[in-house]
Amino acid sequence: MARILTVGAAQLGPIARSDSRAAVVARLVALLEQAAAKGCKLVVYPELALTTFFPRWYLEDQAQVDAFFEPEMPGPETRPLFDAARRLGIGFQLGYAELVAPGAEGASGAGPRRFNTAILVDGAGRIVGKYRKVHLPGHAEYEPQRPFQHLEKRYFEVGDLGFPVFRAFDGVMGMCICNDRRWPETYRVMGLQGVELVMLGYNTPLVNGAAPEPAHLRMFHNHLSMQAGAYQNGIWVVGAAKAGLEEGVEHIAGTCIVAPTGEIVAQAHGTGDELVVADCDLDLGRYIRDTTFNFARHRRIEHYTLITERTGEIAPP
Ligand code: CDT
Repeated sequence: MARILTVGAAQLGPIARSDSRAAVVARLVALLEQAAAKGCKLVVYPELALTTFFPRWYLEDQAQVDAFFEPEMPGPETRPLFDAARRLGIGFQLGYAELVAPGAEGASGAGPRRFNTAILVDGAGRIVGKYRKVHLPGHAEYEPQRPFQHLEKRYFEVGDLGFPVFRAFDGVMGMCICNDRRWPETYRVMGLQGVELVMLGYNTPLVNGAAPEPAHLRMFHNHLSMQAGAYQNGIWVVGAAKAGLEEGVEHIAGTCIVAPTGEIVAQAHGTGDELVVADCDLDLGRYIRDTTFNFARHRRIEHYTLITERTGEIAPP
């Protein structure tokens, strides 16, 4: 029987720093209800979907930073989203800032741990998978030359879960977060575990704060990365943007659903809250993974050792 999974990519427009969790969760629930009306079984939300993209600010007061984090999931403010999922029978992927308190499950050492996290929740409202962002872009200290900061390396630890995949939604599901989508290793590590659909959320400023770059390239590279990851692994890739002018910083939109052929089959039109839907045939990538990208048949791992032995480039003398 065909495995058609109807998926919604839920783009979010700007979230102000002053917006309450309750207001944001109400927007997420409204998108979930739209998705249900369109027959979706799974909805993908952006990275750090519950708050404004706070790494744009250098904050010295840890209490101010921690106000953007979730110490429990679901907590009192996010529970309505889980309740809606159960009521509607729809799962979701949600990005948020995760605070692991000392003594909590997954804690290590005396201090709290902080991750840029995504969870996969099934149609019964149960968490069935978790991923913590591995590729943290930006910097750890204040950089005055930037038009705005990108302090992910300050506020988050590198994820400690690798790139796990999960049997759910009648398929093999994986997650990554924003900058991860630009790295071929992200998709390949999941591809080697048989992933069929990768979900990701992103917050990408229109301006590259670290180097001059024409604005049109930001969208080109966004889609190029997801399309390449999809095709080279024969998988679906669902990318949901936080878009629009948020606290003075314009973020690219371009929420999309990419087929295993590398083609974009659905894409957002605007820069606000918007649901993008596609019927994803989870068997479509099979012919790609059996032919051109038949890993077992064609990969030559004896020639790939540098990939794990060396991090940065070293040119010959
Ligand atoms: N959130 C995130 O990972 N954004 C990055 C832009 C980083 S610019 C320092 C991205 O790759 O889209």
